[in-house]
Amino acid sequence: MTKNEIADILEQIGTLLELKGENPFKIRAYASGARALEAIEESELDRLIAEESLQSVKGIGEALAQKITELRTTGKLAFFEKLQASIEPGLVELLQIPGLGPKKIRALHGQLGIASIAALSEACRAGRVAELAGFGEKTQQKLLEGIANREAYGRRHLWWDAYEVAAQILLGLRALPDVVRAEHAGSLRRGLETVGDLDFIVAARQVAPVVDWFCAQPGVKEVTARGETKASVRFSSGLQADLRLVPEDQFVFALHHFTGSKAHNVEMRQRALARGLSLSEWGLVSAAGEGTVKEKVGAAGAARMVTEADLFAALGLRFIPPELREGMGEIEWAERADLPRLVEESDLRGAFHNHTTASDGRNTLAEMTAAAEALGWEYLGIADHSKSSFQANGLSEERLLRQVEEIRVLNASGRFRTHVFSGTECDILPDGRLDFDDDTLRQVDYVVASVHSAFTQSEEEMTRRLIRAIEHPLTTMLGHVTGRLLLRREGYKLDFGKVIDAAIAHGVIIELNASPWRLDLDWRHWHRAAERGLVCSINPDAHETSGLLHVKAGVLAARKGWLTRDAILTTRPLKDVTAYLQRRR
Ligand code: DGT
Ligand code: CA
Ligand code: CA
Ligand code: ZN
Repeated sequence: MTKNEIADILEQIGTLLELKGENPFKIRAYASGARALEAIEESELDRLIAEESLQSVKGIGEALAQKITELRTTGKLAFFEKLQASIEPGLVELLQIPGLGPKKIRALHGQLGIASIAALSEACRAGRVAELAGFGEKTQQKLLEGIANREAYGRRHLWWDAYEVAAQILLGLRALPDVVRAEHAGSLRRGLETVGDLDFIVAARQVAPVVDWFCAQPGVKEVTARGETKASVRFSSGLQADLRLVPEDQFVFALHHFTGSKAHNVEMRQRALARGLSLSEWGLVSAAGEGTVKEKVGAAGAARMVTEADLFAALGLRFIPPELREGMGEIEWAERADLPRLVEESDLRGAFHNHTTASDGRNTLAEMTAAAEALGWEYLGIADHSKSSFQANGLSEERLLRQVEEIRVLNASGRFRTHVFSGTECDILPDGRLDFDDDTLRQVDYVVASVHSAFTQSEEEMTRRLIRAIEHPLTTMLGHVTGRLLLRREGYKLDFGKVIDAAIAHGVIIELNASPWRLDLDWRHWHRAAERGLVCSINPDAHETSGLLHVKAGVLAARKGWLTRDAILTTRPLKDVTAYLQRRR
């Protein structure tokens, strides 16, 4: 188990103990133990365990040292399993409602006997929750909203979560001896930020074994439909998946159809009709009048329809990448001869806006840099939180300057091939001023300006606030512009046109925050914004080494926004990026 996985379990133990009403000191010991563990590097952890000196680390006592050792060496912890089993699952489920922590859940359980979301909803609607001490009318209303949101959001899943499940299934399908071709389709293939269900298209020599295999996947909780050539399953996470088996000569048509989107399919069908053809999930045939035998587009033509590129070509189009198939002008785009080449993951040479253990990250500066080096990146931008983000352990001026020095020493040491840029994720204060003074801001290589407070400002106030931050001469880029958390929280209201215009006018970059629950600024804005000259930076906002991989989701979103390599700072080589940042200092 990695140190961060172990830290997650320690935190969960803290939460569960709090649900049980354990002594606060004991509870806090788990949270601070998790922090202390994150500050140790993986190799150091193994050494401490081997030398049995883990308990000498500040924040880790004898009992915690034992538990960490058990988790590291066996991947399990008997104490944790017992603890989980001793708590009603409904109480743990209540933790998913925003605004409900262990303390409030204990009060609801103790005083109203509430032990499930359904029971909470009922008690709120009956007005009983508002009467409890520490709750009130407003809290009750908020809880009801949280429950309603959870139901609405519960039907969709983050692209990243869906992708992790789908990638495994796809590998498994392709490894089956009977399978000739297998692809995923639907919104997942289009790289949409949230996914309703997974869609798989398979061509196989024998279908029954494939259906059997699919229905027996680990994590399948229920087989909701099962036929000779299709099946639908539901995983314990609630995610559903559809499998469709098709004859090999129909594969590209099925793949194209089930990739969608619906809007794209409608336009494609209209285009086919205008050419006397009829396009469907089964094929492309001549659209002769009713009752006549539909004739394949020439036997030879049909035989050549092996890839989607063939299908598009039959309609006089270039290949349209799945990410663009949203019915937003991609067909006119594909008629052109000089197609722009969309950005690809391999174009990335680095990323900005990443956190370390100095603020709320879970890996040290050296660990983050090593991970960036392993990805082959030429540079890595660190940007820990600023002082006003105290909830995220934001850095004071003094701590920031110490980090700048630490980064300078690291770069000079030649320990890593990856260059580290020192930065700050500087809070934009409610009035639009930045959290650090200019002298401090001049000490870092770049400044990501982000909103982390006063989310409820009006559209006018928020727009003015962001524009003031953009006008600051030391702002390099705006972080997660709308603050949205997918499936959890809407972004704040903004006049996008004004903010984007101001950014272009002042040469400020807007980030495409690649964190799977943000993907902010939304891809729908990028096409027009980039055409007008806005520069993008694909930033993972990583809080641990594995978070750097999230750039994959950012690249998909960028492609959905029609972005080419040229529009993106982080595709440029180190020397150009260095020059670019220096111009802004
Ligand atoms: P999702 O699952 O809600 O995130 O979105 P999709 O796009 O994956 O939708 P899904 O799973 O219902 O269907 C997959 C694709 O199949 C969809 O993108 C387009 C195609 N499709 C499904 N139903 C229809 C339809 O009624 N008309 C057309 N033109 N296409 C359809
Ligand atoms: Ca789908
Ligand atoms: Ca589906
Ligand atoms: Zn942030």
